[in-house]
Amino acid sequence: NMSIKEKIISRLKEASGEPISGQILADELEISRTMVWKYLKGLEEEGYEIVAIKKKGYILNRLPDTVAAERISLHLQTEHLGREIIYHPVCESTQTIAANKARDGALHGTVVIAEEQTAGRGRMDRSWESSSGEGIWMSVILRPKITPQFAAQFTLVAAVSIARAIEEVTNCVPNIKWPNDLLINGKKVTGILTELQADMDRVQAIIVGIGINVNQTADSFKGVLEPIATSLKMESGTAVDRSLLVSKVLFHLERYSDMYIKLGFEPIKLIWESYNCTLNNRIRATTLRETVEGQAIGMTNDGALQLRLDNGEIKNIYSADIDL
Ligand code: BT5
Repeated sequence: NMSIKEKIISRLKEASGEPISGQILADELEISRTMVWKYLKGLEEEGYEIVAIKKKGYILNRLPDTVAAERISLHLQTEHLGREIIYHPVCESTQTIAANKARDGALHGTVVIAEEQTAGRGRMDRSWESSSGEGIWMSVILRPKITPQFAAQFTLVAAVSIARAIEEVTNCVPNIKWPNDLLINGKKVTGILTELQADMDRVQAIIVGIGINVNQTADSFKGVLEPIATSLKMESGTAVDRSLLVSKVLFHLERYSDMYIKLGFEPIKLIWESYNCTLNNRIRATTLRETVEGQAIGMTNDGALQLRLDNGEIKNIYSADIDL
């Protein structure tokens, strides 16, 4: 069930350069010609380039570079995820908005997305740089019927989903750094922030916050981020259609979440391992309590990292910052 606006866009897009008359649009959408004209004006204000050809009709010349709902819907192949999209040109943090929406009962699959965040956040209140129009800053509300002990793995499910989507849309194959980073050539291109709303025995909502650097140039990362951050454009050499990438991320996130719920963590773990750059390395892990060093030898079925310390002891780590 597309909105009228989405129908107009998709109709003009399908015509691929052939003009479509206002009358045809009006008839097909069962609205007046004046309404058609108003919708077209509205689209122009949003950055769609629409050309009127005398006596023939309208041509859609260019789509705006936005992650507005109707741009994402054009590509969407999911059943639930992204069927409700809350779009903000600017907001403080999509994560905070999504958490509030979830408490208010937002549906499974609801997406909050913004062109720009003024107070984007990482784990433990670190800040997340979210410049305008250059990245994907979104939070997805999931309501799986599981107990809280199975929630943490969703960070890894999301990592695998994003890696797949990036691989499909660009020519880059990202690496996953446990638990929540995607790297390309050793630099961070994606961060994931998974937050939980739960009772003791039941998950109410999992809010998966996803930040992907897409079309930034090196200038965007001056300062502290310069040595550690990169974007898909910087790595692949070409600009990426953010709305297409969003729809692919949602597609894979739906697929892999369902897989995890139905089949457990093992199949996800196998895919995760194929992208990972943490295992089989010597690493330093900083947890809330301590810093430990050792060999990363595996991942458990609940998503913990297994570290073999120098004294031979094996330690499971559930959350940490990792230095490779
Ligand atoms: C993360 O935290 O990597 C999770 C980032 C999640 C961001 C999304 S965007 C949509 C949603 N709304 C939000 O407000 N947040 C989520 P962490 O592992 O703690 O890493 C944070 C660190 O990454 C910072 O301390 C910086 O060093 C670095 N960093 C900040 N911005 C970055 C960027 N744009 N690209 C790469 N690295 C960045």
